[in-house]
Amino acid sequence: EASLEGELGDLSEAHLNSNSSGQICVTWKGLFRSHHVHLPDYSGALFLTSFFFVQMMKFAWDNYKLYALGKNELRPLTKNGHIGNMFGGLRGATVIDALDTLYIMELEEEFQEAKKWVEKSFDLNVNGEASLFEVNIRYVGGLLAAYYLTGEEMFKSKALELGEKLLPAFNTPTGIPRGVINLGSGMSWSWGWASAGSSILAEFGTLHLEFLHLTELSGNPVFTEKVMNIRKVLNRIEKPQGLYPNFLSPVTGNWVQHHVSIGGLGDSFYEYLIKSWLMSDKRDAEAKKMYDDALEAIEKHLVKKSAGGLTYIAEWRGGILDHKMGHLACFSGGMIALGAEHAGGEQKQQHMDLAAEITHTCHESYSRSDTKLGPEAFRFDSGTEATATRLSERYYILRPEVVESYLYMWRLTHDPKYRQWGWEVVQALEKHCRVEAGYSGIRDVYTTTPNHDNMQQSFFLAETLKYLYLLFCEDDVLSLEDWVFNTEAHPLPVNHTNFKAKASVH
Ligand code: DMJ
Repeated sequence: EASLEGELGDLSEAHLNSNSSGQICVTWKGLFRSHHVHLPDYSGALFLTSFFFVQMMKFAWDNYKLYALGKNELRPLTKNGHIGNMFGGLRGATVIDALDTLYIMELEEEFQEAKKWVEKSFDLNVNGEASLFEVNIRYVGGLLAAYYLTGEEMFKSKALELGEKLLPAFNTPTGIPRGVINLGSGMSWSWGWASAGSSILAEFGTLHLEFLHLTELSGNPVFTEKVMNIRKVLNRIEKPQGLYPNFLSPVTGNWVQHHVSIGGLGDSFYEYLIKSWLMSDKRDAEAKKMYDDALEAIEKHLVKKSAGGLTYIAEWRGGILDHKMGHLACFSGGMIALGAEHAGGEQKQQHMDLAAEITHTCHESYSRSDTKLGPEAFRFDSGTEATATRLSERYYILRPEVVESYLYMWRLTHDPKYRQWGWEVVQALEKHCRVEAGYSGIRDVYTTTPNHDNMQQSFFLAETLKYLYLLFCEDDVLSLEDWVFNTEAHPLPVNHTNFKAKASVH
């Protein structure tokens, strides 16, 4: 491996070609000579390509460790750490988010460094305003996945301790939690920007997977009770045209604003419905029905085709469509494919086609930019197709949703184009986001003049690099039969036999 590492050279110029029978050819200019590797099957290419991703992860981690260990994120241009105000005094978001990726990539030394930090320096006795959602998906999810992959009790006890600290957020008249919680005092309140003190669908709807595991591991039913009550409230209220608006009052239990989106503010609520059913080993019929009904309403009211033939999912504001898709909404290709797998008859093909079309549209949002990375939001109006029209929507912050859909589409269809598309992303990341000390987001995907935002998001290590790596692994590495990924790509085991406490990926 060492000699290959020295030989890698400029990865951004590497080309990966595959033909319909699955042959792969990788060409790249190494430091000393050009390489041209033609492989009769994926196995050799798998080694090469996954080797690249491991190097990328190591580079992202090493720089975080060097300049920002113990802070939440790395600022790769100024070479320092960033704390931010999302995690209420908790630190080390990148450490916790990176744990499972380091582990599955077999970056043993780096995993031990991360583990040691969690053991010795991760402080849970903090005061400050935390996002319930972010702490749950990154910290609780990250610790749970680390526990299930390694069997190390330390991860489990920290996950449980943190889970307990989130419970006061549910003390509202309806039991719908508020978005912000002080982890020290237990005081909770709604986001200042959320209209009329409302709670956000994608926030209170993205707790189920983690909370079921907290009950499983602690024996304490309270976690499951809290999330089952959320479901009860949602089932009780009327849905306009069968759609779920993004804002709900935790006091009255009524919708506050009729904005519906499968992107930001709504997204992972839908994801957690289908994944709750899968994680229950297909026993949670209620979650499946909620997912099926929601998707039916989305198909009926929000799925549209552009003049140029691109399928997209629009947003809905009180009955008026906004013909825009956020990068966040691009996870839905993967989600719909995952659900389609288990649909019956005609619907299976219909949903698989929809998933492929959405993933294709999201790929178009990448391929129509100069950097080959996609914007934060793209539109389908006034002659625009899959392109950002507003200056404020041209940025790319290392988000995973598009490669996430490539991974699911690959696993479920084995169409080689998804690996090809994943490879395009790798090359674009190397060319436009890699800087001297890590990876950075960019402010404008439509210019190749460097315009870095100086932030290496923790989800780049948790999700983007993990999904890319898995895209080039065999299907049995974190198989979709045995694992569900939480919305931060932390793998949680499927309840085949009462959640096997320790599962091995290798
Ligand atoms: C991540 O924290 C999660 O994927 C979440 O569901 C959405 N936002 C980021 C990545 O874009």
